[in-house]
Amino acid sequence: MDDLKATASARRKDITLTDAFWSGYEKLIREVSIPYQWRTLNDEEISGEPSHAIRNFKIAAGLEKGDFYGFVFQDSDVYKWLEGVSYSLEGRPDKKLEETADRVIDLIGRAQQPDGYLDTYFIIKAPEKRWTNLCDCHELYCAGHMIEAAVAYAEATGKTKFLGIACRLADHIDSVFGPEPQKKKGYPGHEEMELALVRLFRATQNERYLKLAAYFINQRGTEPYYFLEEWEKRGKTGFWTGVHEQEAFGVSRLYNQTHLPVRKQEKAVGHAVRAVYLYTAMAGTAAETGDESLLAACRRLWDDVAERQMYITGGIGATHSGEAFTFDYDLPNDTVYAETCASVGLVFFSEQMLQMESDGKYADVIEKALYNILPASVALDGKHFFYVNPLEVWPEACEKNPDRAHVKPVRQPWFGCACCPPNLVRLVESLRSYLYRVGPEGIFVDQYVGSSVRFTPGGASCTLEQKSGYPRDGGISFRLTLDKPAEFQLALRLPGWCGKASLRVNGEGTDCAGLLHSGYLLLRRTWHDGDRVELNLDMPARLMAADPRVRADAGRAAIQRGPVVYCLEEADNGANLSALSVKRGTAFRTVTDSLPGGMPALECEGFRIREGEPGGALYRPYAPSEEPVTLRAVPYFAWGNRGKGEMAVWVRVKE
Ligand code: FUB
Ligand code: ZN
Repeated sequence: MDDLKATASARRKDITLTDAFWSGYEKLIREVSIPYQWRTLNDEEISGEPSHAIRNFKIAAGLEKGDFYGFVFQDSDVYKWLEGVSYSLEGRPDKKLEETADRVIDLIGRAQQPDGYLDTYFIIKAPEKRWTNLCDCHELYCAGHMIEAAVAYAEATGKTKFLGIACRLADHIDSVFGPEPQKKKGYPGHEEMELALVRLFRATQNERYLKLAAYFINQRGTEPYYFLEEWEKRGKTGFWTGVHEQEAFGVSRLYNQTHLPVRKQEKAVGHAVRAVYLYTAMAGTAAETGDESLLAACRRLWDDVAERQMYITGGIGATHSGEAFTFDYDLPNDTVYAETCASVGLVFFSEQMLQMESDGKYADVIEKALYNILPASVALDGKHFFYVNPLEVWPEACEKNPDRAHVKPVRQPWFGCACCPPNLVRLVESLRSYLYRVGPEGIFVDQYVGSSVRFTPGGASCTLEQKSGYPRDGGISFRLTLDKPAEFQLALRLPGWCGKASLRVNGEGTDCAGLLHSGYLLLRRTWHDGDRVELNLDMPARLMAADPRVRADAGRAAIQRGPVVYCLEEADNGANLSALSVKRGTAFRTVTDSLPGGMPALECEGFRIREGEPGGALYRPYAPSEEPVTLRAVPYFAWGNRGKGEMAVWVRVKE
């Protein structure tokens, strides 16, 4: 963590998005998903599961009569939506939307209790039971989402009312939890508050918030086991079942990452969203405090996730049981979980690591999630969403085999547990957070997204303009506008997937190999107004293999072009995709298609096993007869937009 590496994301406000691919998504979310989700939170959309989230606040504020409805963490849907709205307003002011947000913030303020407490479930249903079940009841999780939204809203609009509400809640929590003898020794059952407190510290510079984040992080996994103690105090009852469940704690200590103190944790375990939210907070706290042992744990955990437990799409979480990690190389494609929220959290974690270490591997994982799982989780109509993101779908199996019931073959209008749709909204609207980092050395370009960014290297006023057709093609150009010459480093990420790149500075070819350092091409020089840099990343479509220990992918290949993973769909290739194989060494043709960002479809050579005589034996002597076929693949992010059908990312390979 020396000075050379200490960087911070460029301020979102200094960035203007001009990208064809992302402007399309950002517009879809802004114009369709945000209003759609607002209607849903108000129960004005009847196509999906009811939400009741806004009504819960009205009831808690005493403005309406009624009972709480929904999951115990229903408040967080409103907070995540507000956070997404904040980033949207920051990128493009919208008076009407801001007025709506202000009204929601007023409502939240009216629901807040005089001592700062706020959680509509407990206010409405069980005020006397506040803070008695941290393990299950998500009070700190909801508080964390409120704080994140409030910080984002203040940064976007300059208005501080919401931040005041959030600080009062954080202060109240600080008065309840901590090392002092009179305080509770608990910590969140679902991590989130810790990362939010780091953000609140960064926004307010109030050290108490950073200390509380560190306290929650350091308490996790210690003895005596707080969740067991609070369970005993409650008369040994749980929230979800109401029954005695002592034996459950043996398992659930992995589930919520309380099996060991965080610095001793070697492997990513348990509920994937909980895990990556915790690791994000650990990384943020390490960055702020310079805690090397915490940073070492973060490095280990990140490598464990990215090198052994992550899908090629950037999804994480191999099983629906506990929505969790399982073990190294266990990455089944059809019974997968790969929750959208988990990949959002993986982006957060990777970004925190990137800020500390400036290693391109972190930005590569962000890119993988950005161009695959995350856009896949929303339909091209902006109103349907995936929670689980499979890599192989056989719709009939999803519907009739209970082991795959969690895998929906088509995106859903809403969910009873609706954590993912508003999480996707806040991620897409905050895309500007992940594009550039600035530090004492200069600027890092982490993602190739058409945009311009203002920064001040050595006191000069500089705008870097980035243009490209990425991820459709790998040609990226940069132009600098400077009020005076300035010496600084322009660092361009060389993506891990890219085997061949070329670079020109003011038209003159430059050798990439000598410039490469930790995944970045480092261009240090005195820059002048009008200087141009052209980077060309070769991105042929090609077959990718998994480590042979990933049994689900043995003998199979996935098609990838640049950062974009492709898949086969029934709509293009007919039913029973498992009868198909791709020819080893096949060439690929790009086919113009009306996909987002003008992305091409790909065609290549393959084979299909002939089905044989109808009514033939279920099992028969091995003598498959295969016919050559042309396979057509589309970007994974676009799958499932043409009705219900099969989909497969990994395809058998035939000589
Ligand atoms: O518990 C809150 C959210 O609901 C989690 O992050 C998701 O995995 C879902 O279980
Ligand atoms: Zn989710």
